[in-house]
Amino acid sequence: MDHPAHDLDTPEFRAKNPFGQIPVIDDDGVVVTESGAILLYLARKSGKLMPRDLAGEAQVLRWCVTALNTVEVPVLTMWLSA
Ligand SMILES: N[C@@H](CCC(=O)N[C@@H](CS)C(=O)NCC(=O)O)C(=O)O
Repeated sequence: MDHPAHDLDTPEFRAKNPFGQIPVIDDDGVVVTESGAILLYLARKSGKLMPRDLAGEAQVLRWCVTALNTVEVPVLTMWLSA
């Protein structure tokens, strides 16, 4: 995707992600946006990276949400203000 050339603003891309952001995957018609959702989708699809038991799955979800909510926001804030 060529951001400066406005690839993210085309109707075709906006149909996949109305927010006009990457990453987006299109897995044989299964369109998934949001980095965390994509990782969870791929983890589940791999059959190896997502535990099948509820307690194990809860740990994967816990650390994904931690990365996106608790870690990413302050790290980005520090990075952007440096
Ligand atoms: N919450 C989204 C954020 C995605 C995001 O910020 N994407 C940026 C690139 S890293 C983007 O597409 N920026 C282009 C724009 O907003 O015009 C995710 O985690 O996937």
